[in-house]
Order: sequence, then structure tokens, then C-alpha cells
Amino acid sequence: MSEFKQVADIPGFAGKDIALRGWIHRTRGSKGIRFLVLRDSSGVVQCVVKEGAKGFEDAVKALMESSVELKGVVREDKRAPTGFEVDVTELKVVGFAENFPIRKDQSPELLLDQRHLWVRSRKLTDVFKIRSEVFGAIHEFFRERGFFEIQSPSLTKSACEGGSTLFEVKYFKEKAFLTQSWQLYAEALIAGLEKIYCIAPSFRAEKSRTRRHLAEYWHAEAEVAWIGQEGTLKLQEELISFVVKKVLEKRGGELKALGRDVKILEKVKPPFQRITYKEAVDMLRKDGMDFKEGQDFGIDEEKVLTNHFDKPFFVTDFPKKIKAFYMKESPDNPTTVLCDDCYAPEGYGEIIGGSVREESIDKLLENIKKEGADPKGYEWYLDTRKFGSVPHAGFGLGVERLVMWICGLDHIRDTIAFPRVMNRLYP
Ligand code: NSS
Repeated sequence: MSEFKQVADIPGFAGKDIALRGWIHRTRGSKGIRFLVLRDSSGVVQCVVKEGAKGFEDAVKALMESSVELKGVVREDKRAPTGFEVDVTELKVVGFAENFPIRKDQSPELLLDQRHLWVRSRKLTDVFKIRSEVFGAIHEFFRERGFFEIQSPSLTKSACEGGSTLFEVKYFKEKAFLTQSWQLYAEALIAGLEKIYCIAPSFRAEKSRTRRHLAEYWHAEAEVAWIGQEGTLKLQEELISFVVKKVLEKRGGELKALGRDVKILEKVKPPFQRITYKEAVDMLRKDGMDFKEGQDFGIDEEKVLTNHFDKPFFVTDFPKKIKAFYMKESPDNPTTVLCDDCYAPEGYGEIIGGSVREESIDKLLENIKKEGADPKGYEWYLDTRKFGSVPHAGFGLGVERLVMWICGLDHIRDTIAFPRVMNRLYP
């Protein structure tokens, strides 16, 4: 067959011959005629195969999701959803499909069991294209600003975000953990590279089954020497705004197909509003929530807070005792730390966690002990403070959380091809 084009190329071929290949998305017909909706990675188009066309009998036999190659003539048709149809002259079935196990309106459980087949659905394909754009935009953002991309190990000896969500693995004769964050290694690497980032999987043995937790998620993290809280907040709001803008520019069609109202996304520009933890607590109380000051926010509290904002915003200066050991004690108030969570609006909540890093070895040691961790595992980390420590800050963005909000999805599992959650490791 001649050189294959893509469905997206069709508008340039009105009245002309075209060769396409893809999968049969839908099929129906009556005597002497078959209507096949052909799908490739760029879109769908209805193809009409009439009796007499080469391969008509195979077109009748081929069930949905069979793969095909075809030749035909592009016909403009105002009634067709895409404005075009293809009159097929020749069709070859490359792979006949068996009865496809997924039908309309299937339960979420079945769709997860059949994830290896459901990943070809139009919905997931649209989300994955947006996801791809998000990854590309994150790289572009950091590289444009002179950051170096650098990786850290996934197998580690000590916790970064507390022991309760660590996955334990056998490491020859030792015990190791899957990483929760690159951060501790990143803090060592800035002494050579100053401004660094990575996008890598992080692992959390989350026992809570929620709509926004994965056991394995992609973490975009940055660490920067010589900056404080102002610097890191700026970087975060610029990053989120940049990514959202890129998705709007390049993936408007997919957002529309997903039914996303883009008005709210169009507002995402710096600066983002900032409130302190204390102000957030006051807001919750005013809204009638019975919230005990000093606790961390859960999704219920975050949801209520997001009602007050129509774009992402920061909550800063959380109580020291509920936050990680590496966060810098506030110089103005030793009971709080210089940290921030960035929340997405519309009920989505936390997408970023960041902080200025503690430099005092004594305070770090005290915090590590308070967390009940063994300081021995952190000796190398404390060395970073002994040899030319500088002020520095960084943050971690949950890429699936961001994709979930940008796409307006109600569950995080549909932002990633093969989600890992507590009760699912297959397929
Ligand atoms: O625990 S975090 O709040 N912070 C850190 O890991 C820091 N060490 C990052 C840093 O400063 N380099 O996680 C960061 C973000 C959080 O805001 C969420 O968006 C996301 O990572 N996150 C998750 N996404 C999906 N599933 C799970 N389980 C999850 N946990 C955190």
C-alpha cells in the first residue's frame, strides 16, 4: 500500500486518495455496506466500505478493535462529526480481534481489570496526551531557566517523608526502601549544580484508599541553592502557570473532548495568593468546621479552603510538629516552619509540597530523633551541612495530581496508564 497518512491529515486530502491504518473503533452495517469508525493515535473517522470494494467480506467479519489498513477517497460531509468520511476502495485486516471484553458503561473495577485494553479508549488517550504535554512542559520550564536535570536512586536506606508510607524491599542481605522523594540526595547535589530538577517515580505505601493517592506516582522535584521562601514560591507559581498555559495552547481539543471547562485554567497566572496555616484555620472555623489547630489538613479541610479561591494558592508556615524533619524552623516563630503546600482550586487540594531546608545540624538531629528515626542513616545528609552549607529550598509536585486537576478528573487513577493502588498490582 502507499504511504500511510493519519486521520488528522484528512482535511488536506478532500477529494483525494488516502491510505490509513488503525483500529476499528466501532462497526455497523446492513446488507451490502459497512460503516467502520477507524481510530489512530490522531483521531477517528468514519469509513464506508461497500460491497464490491476489495476486502469487503473481511470488513463484514472484522469485530471492533481489529487492526486494519485501508485505501480510499476522502469525501467532505458536513453531517459527519469530523466533517469528512472515507469511501474505501481497498481494505486489509492486519489482526482480527476477538470479542472485545469492554462494552459501554462498564464498572470501574472491570475497566481496571482490563486496563491493558482500556488504555486505548479515547478518554484515556486524551488524558495521556495531556499528561505527555505536562511532562514536556516541566522539562522545558526548568531547562529554559538553566536548571540541570539529575537523577537520584530509587533504592534508599532512609526515609525522607516519615516511616509510615515506606515500601520495604530486600536488597541483597540488607533491608532497603523505595524512595519517597529525591530530596535528600538533591540537597547534596546542589553544592555542585546549584539549580536542579528531576521527574521520577516516588513510592508511598499509602494505606488510605482515596481519589488522590497512588502507591507509585511521578514526582517533579526541584532544589535550588541560595533561595529562600520567596524564591521557591515564585518558582512554583511560575511552573504551574507555565504548564497550564502549554496545555491550553497545545491540547485544547483534548480538554474539550474531556468536557473540561477551561475558563478556570485560563486564569492561572502568577501571583498565587498566599495564606498562612493560621489564616487557613480561621477560614475553616468561619466556615463552620470543627478543626483542632495543630493538626494537618486532610482532603475535607483542603476542599473547604479551595472554595475561597479560583486559582491555585499557597498555604504556608505550618506547625513544626506536623511537618518533616528537614524543614527550616521559622526565625520569627520556632513553632512553625518555612514551608508551603500549593493547592489546586475546585476541590482538588494539594499538588505541591515545598520548604526552605533547615541548615542547623543540631536542629536536624533533634528533629530526626523526634521522628523516631535512626540518625546513623542520615550521617551523610548531615555532612552536607558541615561542608559549605548554603540557604536552599525546594519542592515536589505530584504530576498525577496536577494532571487530574488540569483534566478535571474525579479520580487520580485515570491520569496514569497502569495505576498502582493498594489493592491493585495487575495488569
Ligand atoms: O510529601 S510531599 O508533600 N513532599 C515531599 O515529598 C518533598 N520531599 C518534596 C520536595 O520538597 N522535594 O509530596 C510532594 C507532592 C505532594 O504535594 C503531592 O502532590 C504528591 O507529591 N504526592 C502524591 N501524589 C500521588 N499519590 C501519593 N500517594 C502522593 N503523595 C504525595
